[in-house]
Amino acid sequence: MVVVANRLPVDQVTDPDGSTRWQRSPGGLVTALEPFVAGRSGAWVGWSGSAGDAPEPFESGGMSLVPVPLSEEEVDRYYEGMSNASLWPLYHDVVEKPEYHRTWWDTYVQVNKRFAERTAEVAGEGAIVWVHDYQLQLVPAMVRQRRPDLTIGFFLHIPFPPYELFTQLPWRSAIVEGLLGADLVGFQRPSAAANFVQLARRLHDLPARSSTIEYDGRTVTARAFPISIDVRAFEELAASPQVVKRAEEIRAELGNPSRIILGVDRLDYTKGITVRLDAFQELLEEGVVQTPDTVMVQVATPSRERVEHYVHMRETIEQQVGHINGVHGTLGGPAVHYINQSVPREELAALYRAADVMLVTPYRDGMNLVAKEYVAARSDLGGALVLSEFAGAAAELRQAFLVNPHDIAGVKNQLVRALRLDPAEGAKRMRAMRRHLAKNDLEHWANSFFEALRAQA
Ligand code: ADQ
Repeated sequence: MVVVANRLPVDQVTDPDGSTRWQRSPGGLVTALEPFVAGRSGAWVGWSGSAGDAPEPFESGGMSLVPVPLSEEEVDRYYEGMSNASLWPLYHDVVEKPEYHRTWWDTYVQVNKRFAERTAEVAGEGAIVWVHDYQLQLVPAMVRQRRPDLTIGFFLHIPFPPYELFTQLPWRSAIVEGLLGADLVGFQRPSAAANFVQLARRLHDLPARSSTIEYDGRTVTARAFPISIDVRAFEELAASPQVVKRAEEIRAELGNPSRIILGVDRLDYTKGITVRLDAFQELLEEGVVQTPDTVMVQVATPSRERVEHYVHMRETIEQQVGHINGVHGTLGGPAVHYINQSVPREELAALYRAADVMLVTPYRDGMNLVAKEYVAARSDLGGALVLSEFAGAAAELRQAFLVNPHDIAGVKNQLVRALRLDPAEGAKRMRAMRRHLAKNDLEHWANSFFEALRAQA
């Protein structure tokens, strides 16, 4: 078994004495995939996260980690350019205008080839290869060309756009051909899988049924596998005495408001952070809600800070927070508590426990794990989730207060409903969402993808 992802599942950390060591990355994906890889003495091919030469392959957590080097220029063009300034906005409904540069594309091809070469070198005879995400869409075909004996799966963590948007990409055919190198292409939503099948049919004139495409004498399957979180682990963390106590402290630190509204995101323009601020600001201006009775907390992890769109977005958000606080805050009592930092899991869980209303308003999101974390954290059946229809999670968390993030009046209405929610009604909604999550956790996701892939072998 070989997992191929942009990043290795470890980060290099420097100890106080100046020595460096590898530490397992926090993300849930690593936790979910590790048993598959380690249990099969498998390998994980990925970039170490810093530009320059790559270390030799090494063992960690029962896996063989195979670093792929990237130069400064490759990080610029393949990662920040093609991946995050072309593909990311294109795949998220062109929320920002994608930029297309031939130099970025050339580097994307070059880096994908390097990942494919390393994979072809380390995979054992007849191994299963699982490639992840939009940075590596050419890898399936490149691996197949080198190693036709392998079974290849690909999972896209972000949305896959409809034909009308996708076809603006100058290298659209190459991407589709790259993905068709896989035996199984997994998406978050059935509509994304359908978009891909339609593209293969219309752009490449390939025979296709609802979820299969005939290509090059093979059958490629395209299906949805909605990702999830380690529900039990998150639930346990959130219900632990330390976290419950910390949630109480947070409420006290915020001045014991009667209502806390929370947003937690990577600072990304797809997440619709300004939508929430707009809605809250208008409700304050209209006197529908008042500070310090109701406060908002927005935790936004810094992200992709060298990409132009992100620099601009951060300025806009910070200006808006400043404006709201200037008009509606008091000395020592801001209306919006804005934290531009990554916070530890325990603190995140405590914030979820403390929040009366969780606002998740992306313009487009493959899944959105924050929404699932909030539900998992609320074993007390408290709280209310306001969730964008355009997050993959909305298809599963049907009892949330669903909103169209482009409709500010609608967002305000749903926010007010959530703020005034009758606790019994809230508990009913939360219980239904928790029941769904309990059955559909991260292990279920990884197992179903892996089983479907093995069935193709
Ligand atoms: P992301 O776009 O990163 O993921 P999301 O699914 O919400 O979005 O995951 C973010 C993760 O980061 C969550 O686990 C959250 O707890 C954590 N996080 C966010 N802000 C944080 C903060 N300030 N401090 C600490 N942790 C923070 C992409 C896709 C998604 C898809 C996932 C998984 O864009 O649609 O759900 O991959 O496939």
